[in-house]
Amino acid sequence: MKKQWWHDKVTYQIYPKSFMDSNGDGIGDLRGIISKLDYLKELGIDILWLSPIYRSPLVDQGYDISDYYAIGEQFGTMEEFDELIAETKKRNMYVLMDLVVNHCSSEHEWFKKAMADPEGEYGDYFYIRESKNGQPINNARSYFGGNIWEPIPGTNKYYLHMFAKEQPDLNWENPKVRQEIYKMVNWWLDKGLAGFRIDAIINIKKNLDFPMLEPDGLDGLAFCTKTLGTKDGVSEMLGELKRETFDKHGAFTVGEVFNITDDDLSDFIGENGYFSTIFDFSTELLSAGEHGWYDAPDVAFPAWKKAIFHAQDQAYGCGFESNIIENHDEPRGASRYLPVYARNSCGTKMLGTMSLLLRGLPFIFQGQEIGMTNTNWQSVDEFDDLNTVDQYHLALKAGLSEKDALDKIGRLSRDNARTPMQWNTSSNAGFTTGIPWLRLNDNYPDVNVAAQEKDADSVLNYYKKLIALRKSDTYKDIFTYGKTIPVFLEKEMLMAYCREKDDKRILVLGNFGEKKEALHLSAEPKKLLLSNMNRTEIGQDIILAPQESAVVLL
Ligand code: TEU
Ligand code: CA
Repeated sequence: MKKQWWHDKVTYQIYPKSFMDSNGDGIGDLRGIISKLDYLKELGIDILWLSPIYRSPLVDQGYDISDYYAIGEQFGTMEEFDELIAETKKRNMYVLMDLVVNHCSSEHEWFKKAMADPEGEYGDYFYIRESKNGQPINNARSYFGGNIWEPIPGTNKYYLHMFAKEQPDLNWENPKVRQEIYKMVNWWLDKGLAGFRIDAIINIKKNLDFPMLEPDGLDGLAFCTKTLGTKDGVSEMLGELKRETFDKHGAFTVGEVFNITDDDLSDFIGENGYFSTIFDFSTELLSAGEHGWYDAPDVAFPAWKKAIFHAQDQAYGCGFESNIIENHDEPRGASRYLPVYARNSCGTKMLGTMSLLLRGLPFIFQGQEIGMTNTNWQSVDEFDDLNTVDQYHLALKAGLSEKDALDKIGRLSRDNARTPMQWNTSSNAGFTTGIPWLRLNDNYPDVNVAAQEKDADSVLNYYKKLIALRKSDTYKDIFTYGKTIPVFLEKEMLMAYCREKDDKRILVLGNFGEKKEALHLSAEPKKLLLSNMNRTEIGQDIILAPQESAVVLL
């Protein structure tokens, strides 16, 4: 495999609205991010991915862009953005923006022009169809609920939106639209970006017949992914996007790609794949409910482990996936993947160890490095996220009581990841001097950066050691390129794998069970590289305490 500059890097996702507010308006901003670059550098971060900071009415928190060439006024100015790029360069860091081009905002001038004249040039920038019977064109359900077809007032036409109605889908069949997108992407890359995280990209190719679908819910609709177009169609579009933009700049790209088959993986991340890497979402998919979040199962540890090992196996020899335990669309990993009895600081460190030492790029989501957890939501009014509110109402419609709906939806709410970053014990956790746009997690007096910086045993200081180990001169190569080989598979509640390259082998262990685990190695290990429990040595016979993890050179 040809080596690339990004293979051995560690990435950090910033959700700008919730990271650091510099001017007291309750909304995180660019100046806030700049003020925390040294913190991130010290943590060992190389690449920053910023969730969208473009101009936007923020209906879906910036995933609804009204001007691709402007910085949203809530976040700062273009000068501040340029300053951020310059400051990251000084620190040998790289910046990725979020590329949201499946759809734009209904406030974008293209859409406004299209609504004013659906027959005109801009009408063809979107999917607009004439209704023959006064009904929507078909019965596909958008990701955030309701039909994907929204009536255009004063006409018998509808426009398509896979997400909220304020997020009309861009017509990728129209070469003019594609050219506009490529121009914009190249404009940003010329500014010195390292690349992009690419949003919801698998949705860009539609089945233009828009057939009626077999309903899969009480609303008579069927999930909109069933109305997507062919694999060949999306291949062509993704290939062109790459040739016209990323290739020209040697840009790094990470695709948000759901639901491709194992056979398709090499088309996406192979030597000539559409993207540098894509996220491994196989563990997130384990809690996909049949009808919504209300009937979503909890994730059992054995299934989690199995999904990860499967993904590791598929990516080896093909390319690199990117590994997460949480992001801005998901609940906190420590609240989701750890068994209830393991939800403590050792458990959180163990979870980090297991994920960060896998093959593939580690993506750390803000707050993960201090063990931020889900919030104890008291009422539906505390939610801001439109997806969460829709899911709550879906749960009520399915017959759940208000309390049960709140519990079930609170568990998976995207707002769990979006509560403000917890910097210190001062009011609002040091995130803002004003009123935060979303409530804080009550645990900030205990879980915050300032306290953890001072505590040698904190999750934060452990993450620093973990990242430093992964990137150390001695072990970088094996952690980056080594094969992942599951071991001790017969032990259900243990996660154990070897990273192996040439004649080197490193064993990574984590006891997710409630009882201790006794292990016998076939030879005396050479060295203990890392422990989450202040263990200082390790031998051929190991007794792992519950929530104990260890990294061992064999
Ligand atoms: O998410 C795409 C996506 O498929 C989501 O519907 C995801 O499955 C859902 O958030 C899980 O609850 C991306 C962004 O990451 C998300 O924040 C945006 O809302 C969405 O695209 C629309 O741009
Ligand atoms: Ca602000």
